[in-house]
Amino acid sequence: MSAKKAKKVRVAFRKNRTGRARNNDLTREYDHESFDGDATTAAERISGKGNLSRYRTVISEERAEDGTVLPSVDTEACMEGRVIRVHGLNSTVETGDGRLYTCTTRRILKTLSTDQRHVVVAGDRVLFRDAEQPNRLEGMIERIEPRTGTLCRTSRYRKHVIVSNIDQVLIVSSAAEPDFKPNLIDRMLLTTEQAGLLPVIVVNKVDLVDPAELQPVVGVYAQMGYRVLLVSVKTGMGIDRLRRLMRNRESVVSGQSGVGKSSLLNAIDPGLDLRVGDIGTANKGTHTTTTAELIRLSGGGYVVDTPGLRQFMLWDIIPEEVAGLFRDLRPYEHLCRFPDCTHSHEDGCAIKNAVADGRLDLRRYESYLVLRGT
Ligand SMILES: Nc1nc2c(ncn2[C@@H]2O[C@H](COP(=O)(O)OP(=O)(O)O)[C@@H](O)[C@H]2O)c(=O)[nH]1
Ligand SMILES: [Mg+2]
Ligand SMILES: [Zn+2]
Repeated sequence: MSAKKAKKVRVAFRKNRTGRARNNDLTREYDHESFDGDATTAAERISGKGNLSRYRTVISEERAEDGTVLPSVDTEACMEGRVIRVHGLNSTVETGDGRLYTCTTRRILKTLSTDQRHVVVAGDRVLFRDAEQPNRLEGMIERIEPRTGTLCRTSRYRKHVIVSNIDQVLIVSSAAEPDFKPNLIDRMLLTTEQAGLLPVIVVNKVDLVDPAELQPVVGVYAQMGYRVLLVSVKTGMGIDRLRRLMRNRESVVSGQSGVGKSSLLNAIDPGLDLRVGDIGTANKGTHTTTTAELIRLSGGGYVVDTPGLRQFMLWDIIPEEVAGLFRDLRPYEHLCRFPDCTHSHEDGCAIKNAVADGRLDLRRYESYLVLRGT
C-alpha cells in the first residue's frame, strides 16, 4: 500500500443492487466465490444512509486521469495479467508466463464501471487473485488498470469499448487482387486517427506490381509521417520488418477481405495457422468470435482478431471533423476565409488553394470530399 492519502469517492449503485440487504452483501459475494474477502472488503464501507442509500463510499487510493476510480487492492496478493477474451461473466486472463486463468470480476468493479456492458474487455491489464483451486486456474479480477488506445463502438448512443490498450492498427491493403484502393486506406486512417490510435499502412502483394507504380501514392503517406510497409507474403519481402514491428505490441489488423491479412499473420508467426482465402473468422474450426480476442504471437505481443473490426467503419464521424482528421489538410483548415468552410465550393478556401498550387495531394483532397460526404 502506498503512503498516498486515500481518497473517498462516492459512486452510484447500479439500480439492481438497491433491493439487496446491504449488510454482508459483499461478504456473501466473496463467500460465494470461495474467496476470503477480508483484505478487499476492508477498503469498502457502506455509508450510513440506510437501506435506500444508492451510494457507497469507496476508499480508493487512486483516480485515473480519465476519472476512473482504481480501487485499492492488496497488490501483494495479486498477479498481473492481460485479458485475452471475455465470455459472459468470465474473462480469460493470461499471465506473463502464459498461464490462462478463468476469472470472475470483483463486484465493486461492476459498480464503478460507467459502462455496464463491458466492465472488463479484451486487452485490459488487470490485477487478479488466484482462487487457489486444486486443479483449475481460476481467479477474480480485483482491479483494471487505466485503459489507453481503446477501440469503441457506438450503439444506442453509448460508447462501448471493444478492446483496450492497443498499440497500433495495421491498415492492410493489397497492391493488386483486390485492386489497390488508397481511398479505403484514407477511410481507415480517418477512423484510426479519430480513435487516437497509431496507424501503420501495410501494402501487401507487391509481388504483383512494379513497386515504382505505388511510389507516388505511398510517398504521400510517408510524407505525412505515416509508417508505410510494402510487403509480400509470396516473396517474403518486408515480413521481417513487420514481425519486428509487431513484437511485444498489441496490434489490430484491419483491411478488406482478400488483401492477405491471414496470410501475413501466418507469415510472421506460422504457429497461428490461420485459414487463408476464407471470408469470415480468422480461426480454424468452428470457433467464431463475436467479441474481440487477443491472439498471442510466439515472438511476444498480440494481434486482435474480431470479425467486426475488419471493415473498420465503426465510428460516427461528423462531417465537420473530417478535415481535422486528415493530417495533411489539418494545417490549412483554419486559414479559410469562412470559419465554417467545407472546403468544397467556397471562395478563399486555404485547402483548395493548397491543392491548386500542389502543396496538397489532389487524390487525398478528393478522398476528403468523398469521406466528408459533400
Ligand atoms: N500474389 C500474392 N498473393 C497473396 C499474398 N498474400 C496473400 N495472397 C493471397 O491472397 C488471398 C487472400 O489471402 P488471405 O490471407 O485469406 O486474405 P484475408 O482475407 O485478408 O485474410 C489468398 O489466396 C492468398 O494466397 C501475396 O503477398 N502475394
Ligand atoms: Mg483472413
Ligand atoms: Zn476551406
